[in-house]
Order: sequence, then structure tokens, then C-alpha cells
Amino acid sequence: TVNITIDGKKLQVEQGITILEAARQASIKIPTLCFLKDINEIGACRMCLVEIKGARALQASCVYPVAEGLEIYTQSPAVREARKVTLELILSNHDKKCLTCVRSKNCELQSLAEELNIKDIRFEGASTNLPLDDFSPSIVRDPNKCVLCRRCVSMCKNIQTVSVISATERGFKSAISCAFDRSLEEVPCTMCGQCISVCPVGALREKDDTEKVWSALANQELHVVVQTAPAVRVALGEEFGLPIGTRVTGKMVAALNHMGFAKVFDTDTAADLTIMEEGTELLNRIKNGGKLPVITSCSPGWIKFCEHNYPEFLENLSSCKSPHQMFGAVLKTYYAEKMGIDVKKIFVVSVMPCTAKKFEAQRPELSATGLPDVDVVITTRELARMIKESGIDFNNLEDKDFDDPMGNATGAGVIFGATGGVMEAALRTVSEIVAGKSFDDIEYAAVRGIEGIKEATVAIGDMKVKAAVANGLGSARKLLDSIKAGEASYDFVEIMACPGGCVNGGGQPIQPSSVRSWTDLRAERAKAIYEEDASLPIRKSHENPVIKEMYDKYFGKPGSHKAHEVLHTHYIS
Ligand code: HC1
Ligand code: SF4
Repeated sequence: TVNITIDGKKLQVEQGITILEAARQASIKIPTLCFLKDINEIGACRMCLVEIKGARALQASCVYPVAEGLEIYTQSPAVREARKVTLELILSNHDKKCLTCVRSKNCELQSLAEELNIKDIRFEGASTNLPLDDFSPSIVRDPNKCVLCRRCVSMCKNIQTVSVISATERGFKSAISCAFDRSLEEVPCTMCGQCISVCPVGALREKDDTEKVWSALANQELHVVVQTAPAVRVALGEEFGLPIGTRVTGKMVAALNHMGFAKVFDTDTAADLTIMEEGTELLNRIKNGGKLPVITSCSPGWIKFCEHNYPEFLENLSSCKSPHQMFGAVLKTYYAEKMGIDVKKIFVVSVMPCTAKKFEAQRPELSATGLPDVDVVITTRELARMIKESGIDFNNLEDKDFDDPMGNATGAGVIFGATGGVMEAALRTVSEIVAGKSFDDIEYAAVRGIEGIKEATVAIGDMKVKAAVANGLGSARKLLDSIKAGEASYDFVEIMACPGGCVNGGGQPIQPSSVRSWTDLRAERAKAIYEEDASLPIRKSHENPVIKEMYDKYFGKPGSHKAHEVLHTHYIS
């Protein structure tokens, strides 16, 4: 440890940490803008300046390591004035249409202006006026709101290893953009939305599709059904001020009922269906010498990454559609028949923690009936906005259950929302099907947790199945490179585009750096997922009565011809 003083307070702190961190430990708040722990620690924005006795200039505390004897001042007149000037300069060239900004009240720039008590902007001058990029089905980029913090650049380049956005030009002309000023639509962007999650302001946001949902709901001709992804229920509450990791499944269903959906279904049910199909596919490929490893195909950001960067692995992808696409396809076939509803009148809305799902739903490969399997995808954030627009007092809603006839899901379906969950759900089912008996020990700790790459070897009957799980595209790249180099070999691989899996998807509620830097959103939300799993009476996909009935009455058995027609696809790029 080293001895330092901050604002006259004597402290003993661990060597190697930054001044910012040391101050935080002493409950002294230093304002930041570009800083995001472990993702963007570059000292670029100069908001976190502090005075250090004896140093010639003010220093950026987010990158300055503590040392023995440092005497630090976080609120001296020089510091206060420097921060104000910096912030006023940023504000002078910011599109300040806060009233109509999607990030109003959840904007780190707005909060800073309040915290620093900015009453006037002394440098009103020229402002940049760059075109909006809204050509992507998933992501909108508004360069006039960008504060050049570079968090999105670090996320896209260092964590996701996609590198489609970067800082260009210098000085007043500085901007974050794609090469040759292309749209995100024209570059190999995976639409994962991780850049949105780290944007402190409204410069990056999802394509808002809420009006499409409102107009479908207003159309008396349509039978509008909604399904919600596993990860939405453990994060939606954050939009209503509830603690991170609060489960709001019942309130979410109640809100959707109130908004006027004819039926509220659970994507988890289709996750169970995916396990039946994917488990069968895995066993078939192992037995018949098919392409191994089987790689999961539920994360559309991962599929797009694979198409652009690893086309040699496309044949490895499971042919299963992702669960929400399977559900859409089931709703427009089996359910339409069962309920006697004209398929053209069924309108399927998916609420997803994911921005890439907007792109996925538009893919021509995903259509069982000639119509899109899913009509509109909205993110968790968009759902929150719709609930607010509806005037619903969310926190006081009474819990409701998902609707029949397809409301039942299992714990296996729920855990899809956390990294390793698809793998665990598959192992629960495949191991019992092969053994022909039921096991009590169904939790696979080795594939849980937020490590980038996890491995396990699991005994399935007399086979040893080698499994790997990667979350975040940088980890996926590492894993695929090791398979390509012959350094590793597996039978079954789960890949999710977002670090932590869907719980940390690009469509989830956004937490500011002041929270996100010090709380692991992935772990907190995943904890809630595993709690929901443990609370459910049925925790294995093959024991789901709804799924059994679907096979009895419609598909025959997993992997049948009919199942292939409706539930599978092929990505060829
Ligand atoms: Fe996911 Fe999935 S788990 S991909 O992360 O397989 O988005 O939550 O809905 O489809 O079930 C997302 C989550 C989601 C699908 C399922
Ligand atoms: Fe990069 Fe993902 Fe953002 Fe696309 S959506 S720019 S891949 S971080």
C-alpha cells in the first residue's frame, strides 16, 4: 500500500490503482465522461482532472496511478474552472435537443452539466452538422450528439474485435465514423449494439420500432401476440428504478396484457423447443460423422460475425433457428391452425435484449410460411418506453402468468439468457435422453460465469462430449482461431455475441459508467436468471408438457421433416 492525501484526507491505498479509484474508495466523487472501467481508460476527455501538489499541470485521475506521498486536490479553484471550461466546450458543439432525446434523464452529459452546476455556456460557436446514419435495421448513429469519448470505438475494436467504427480527422473536424464515411449498414457491423450500451449520450441508439407495434395494436383486424426473451425479465425493472438483478417477470406480463396484446408468450418455451431440435442434431452429427463441433446459432450478432469473418465455420452452425424465430414460425403454423386464425392476421412482436434481432427478423432465411416468422422486434428499452407511454404504474402491477396454450417454459429455457445457458440446457436434456433415465444433479457449474471462454468435458452415456462456451465476439474469435490452428477440438460450442450473453445484450437498459464501472451487470442479471431457473417446477426442456404436445400433435419427433420445414434454416452468406 501507499500513503496519499486527497482533499486533506489521509488515506492508505493499494499500489497501482488510479487516483480516480482511490478517491472513490474514500467516497470522493470525481466527475468522468470518457472513462469506463476495463473498457475505456484513456484520459481523453479531461473531465476527471485533479491537482497534484508539485505537478506542473492538472492530471487526468482516471489514468494517473497513486504513489507514495501524493497530495491530491479534487476541488481546487483551478480544477473546478478547468472542468467547467472543458464541459462548456463539449456542450457548445453538442446537439442539445434534450427534450426529445431518447437518453434524456439517462445521459451522462446531462448529469455532468447538473453536477458541475453549469448555468451558461460561454463559448457558443460553430457546431458540426453531420448526417444521421439510420440505414441499419438495428443501430442509429447521430454524430451531432457524439462527445468523442471513444467508448464505442474501444468496445467495437478491443472487446468485440469487429473494428468498424473509429476516430477520424483531428481538431474541430474530429468524428467517430465508419471507414470512407460509410453507413453501419455497409460495413461488417454485427449489429450487436454493444456500442450503444456504452455510449454516454444519445449518439448511438437502437432503431425505434415502437410505432410499428402501436399501429399493429390499433388494427382490429390483427391478432397481435408478443413474446419476451429470457433476459428481458431480469433487466426491465432497471428502467423503473428497481435494483439491478430484480426479476419482474409477472409485472412485465401484466404490463403487456394491459397494452392490449391478444396473447403474451414466453420465448423460453421456444428455447425448450430449440433444445429438443439442437440436442437431436448434436447426437445425429456425433453418431453419423457429421460436421463437428456443432456451434449454436441463436445469437444473430454472432451469425453475422461468422458470415463476415469465419465463413469456414458456417457449416458448423446448428441449422436451428433461434428460439424467438422458432416461436414466430410455430405461431404462424401450428398455433394458427390450432386456433383457426388466418396466418396473415397474426402479427408477432418479439421483445428482446438484443439489437441484432431486428436485423435477424428481416432475414429472408427466416420464413416458414412466406411471411416473416417475426414481424417486429423491440428491445427491452423500447418496451420500457411503451410501458411509460401507456401510463402504467409498473412497480405496482400485480404479477400475471404467461398465456396458454404455450405459456409453460422450464428453467432450461430461462437460463438461455446467460452465457453458458444454452449449453447447460442442452446437456440437461441430451444426457437424460441418451441414458434413458432422469438425473437429479442438473447444474453444470463449469459452463456458468462471466469468463470469456469456458470449457467442460461431459459424460453423455458412454461418450465424452467436449464442450466450449464463448461470450463476446473477441472471445469467439479467440476460440475459433484455436480450433482453426488445431490447438483445441470440441463437439459442441456455444457462442453469444455479447459479453455475458443476452443479459448484457445491446438492447438492455443502459447503466452509466458511475454504476457500470463498479457493478458487474452481467453477473447481477445472470444471478437473477439462475434464481428463476431454480424456482421453477420443471427445469429440463424435454419434460415441458407444451413441447411434448407440440411434437405429438404437429411435428412428430425432433428432427422430423416437418420440424425441419418450420424450425430450421441454413445460413450460406
Ligand atoms: Fe437471447 Fe435467445 S437467449 S438469443 O440471448 O436463444 O436476444 O434473452 O431471446 O431467440 O430464448 C436474446 C435472450 C433470446 C433467442 C432465447
Ligand atoms: Fe461494433 Fe457491435 Fe456497434 Fe456494430 S453494433 S459498431 S459491431 S459494437
